[in-house]
Amino acid sequence: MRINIPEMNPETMRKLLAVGEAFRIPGPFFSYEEIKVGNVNHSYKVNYIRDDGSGMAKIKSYLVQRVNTYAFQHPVELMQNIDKVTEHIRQKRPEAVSLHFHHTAERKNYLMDTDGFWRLSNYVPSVTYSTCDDLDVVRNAGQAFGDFQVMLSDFDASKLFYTIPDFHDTRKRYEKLKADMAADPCGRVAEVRPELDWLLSVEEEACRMTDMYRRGELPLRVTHNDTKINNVLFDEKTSRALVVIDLDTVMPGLVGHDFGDAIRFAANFVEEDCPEAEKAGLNLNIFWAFAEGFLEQTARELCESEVETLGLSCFVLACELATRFLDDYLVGDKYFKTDYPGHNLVRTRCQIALAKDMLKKMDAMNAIVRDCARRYKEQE
Ligand code: GN1
Ligand code: MG
Repeated sequence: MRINIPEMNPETMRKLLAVGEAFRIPGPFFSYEEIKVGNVNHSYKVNYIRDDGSGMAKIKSYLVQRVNTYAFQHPVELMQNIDKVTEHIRQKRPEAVSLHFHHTAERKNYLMDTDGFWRLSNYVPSVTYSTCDDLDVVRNAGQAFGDFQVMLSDFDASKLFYTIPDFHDTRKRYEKLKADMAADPCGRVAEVRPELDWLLSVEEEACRMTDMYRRGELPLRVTHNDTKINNVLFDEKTSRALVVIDLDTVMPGLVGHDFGDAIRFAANFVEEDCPEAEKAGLNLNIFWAFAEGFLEQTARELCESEVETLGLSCFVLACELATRFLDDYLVGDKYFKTDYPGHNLVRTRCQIALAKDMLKKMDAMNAIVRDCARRYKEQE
């Protein structure tokens, strides 16, 4: 049998080899592939050759990630968070699929060197979706994120380090956008006037959840905070959700942060960086399927004000991310990985078009959420 070796950059290969050695991975290094999902960390599937026990060679893969320390300035505490959260879940569901992070000889679940901050875990054979029209898959994703929150509902939030402080504080995101707009360090403000004007015109509505939380009208929970559908690994054959990944931002948060972020990603007609922003908009069928799955798991836990803000949360998260993309564009593309100049502006326009369409569909979204919540609440 001949196995094709994918094209590899010699420098990356040397680095990944060294990382594998530090984590004491045995067997000859074979190949690596960059996993191009994720806008912040760098991820690689790294393949080793192993003896399968019967004298035949087999491939054993691992997931290696370089954590972006511009975004995550306290990566050691971040890894402690992940350890605590995964351990909590493992105790409740010992047989469930999970990511296990390997340790170095110094018993650390990370490697910090001059090239960055690295971690290595098992690789779970699975599929992920960046876009998905299959309503069963979307419903399963909703269940997976809902289940994740329910599993952590008895987790002591004070044990968690805030890996990115004020991550979903929409007021603070707007404040930063306005400060950078005033400073205009790259001279880009003039070009993005329409986007800035629109985002500022909806500031009050976009910050409504943050304000409600500050007034004590919404409870704090332990939330995932980065619920893109591609953060759920699915079984290739059954489309069953296997495990929720990317636990870097698990922190105290609001239920709507997870619901809204998932919807703004999964229910958009187009991908997050579609250059034809006018094609962006909310697919209500996807919204509905996700809401069914999510509320099936969470309805019995949620209070009325949480249910009442789930529709709004989708608009909030789309606007909040638009402010983040636009702010990053204004300061010179420092935070999000970009593939070309103007990528963050393309992303901004797409989120704005989506948010505008959500406003038109808000009544329908609220009706669906209320109906799901009522049905699943009754199902004791
Ligand atoms: C980042 O890297 P990724 O794709 O998991 C970002 C999210 C954004 C998302 C937009 C830590 O997530 O908040 O919603 O990009 N994660 C962080 O695509 O900032
Ligand atoms: Mg992430």
